[in-house]
Amino acid sequence: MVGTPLFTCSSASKSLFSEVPQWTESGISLPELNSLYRNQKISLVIPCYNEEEGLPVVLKEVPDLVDEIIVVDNNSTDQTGNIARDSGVKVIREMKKGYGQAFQTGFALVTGDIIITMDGDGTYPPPEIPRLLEILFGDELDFISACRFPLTDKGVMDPVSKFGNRILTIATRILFGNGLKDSQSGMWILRKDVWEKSPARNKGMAFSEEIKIRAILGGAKFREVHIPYRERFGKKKIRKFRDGMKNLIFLLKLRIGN
Ligand SMILES: Nc1nc2c(ncn2[C@@H]2O[C@H](COP(=O)(O)OP(=O)(O)OP(=O)(O)O)[C@@H](O)[C@H]2O)c(=O)[nH]1
Ligand SMILES: [Mg+2]
Repeated sequence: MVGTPLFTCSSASKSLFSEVPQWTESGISLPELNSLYRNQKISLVIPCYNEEEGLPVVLKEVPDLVDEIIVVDNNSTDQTGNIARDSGVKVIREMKKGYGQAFQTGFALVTGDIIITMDGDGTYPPPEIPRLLEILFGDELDFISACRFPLTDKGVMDPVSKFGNRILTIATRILFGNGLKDSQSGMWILRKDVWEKSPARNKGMAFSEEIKIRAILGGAKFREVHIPYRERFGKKKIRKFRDGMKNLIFLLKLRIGN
């Protein structure tokens, strides 16, 4: 079930945020990259719960090739919604809590063919989007999950989070045999039809592993690609022990149900 939108402030333009070099890492120009994917429309979905510090940084870095940005304001009590609205991107306010809930609400609004996701806290790098798209189209993949490990900058993740990520990823590998290196990454690039064919339904943090597991089980051409992970802006929203335990229980239930 997708949450009920309370309001949508919609405006297609996101040209305020075009200060990014329009070249990919491999030297391919964006027009060349555009010809690789021709008429595919690219949508970016950003779930946000009180991300007034990180969101402006993320929006500023989004490259021009992204056609649509949808910010899901998950009942924020800070300026997140206003920042997003002022920037001219699409904003939807979701009153029901939860990371997975936010994504399910956002995905229902996507008009693009390709969905990209990232947190609103500045940890995932928007400048990597062209390179990842180039790999997706060049290698005819259906789903790329950005892999944070090994961390480019070891200091950006605390030891408890590193441990929790490792346990959850090992559990995912043991239970589903899919060889994932980073089951908890929140940056994905996927074709919308993968989502439509194999939707994930968890409302919380376990949505992150569920979407990958279901896509792989559904036969998607899937690959993890390394990206640099960065320090967070703003306060952590995750409750490590509670969310970690919920994730583990969810994984077991999903395995039994499959
Ligand atoms: N935890 C959490 N995050 C939410 C929720 N709704 C939206 N979000 C957003 O989902 C993204 C992921 O949450 P984070 O708290 O960054 O979780 P994380 O990336 O595992 O942990 P950090 O190390 O703190 O970045 C952020 O952009 C949040 O603002 C929610 O109900 N709970
Ligand atoms: Mg985060």
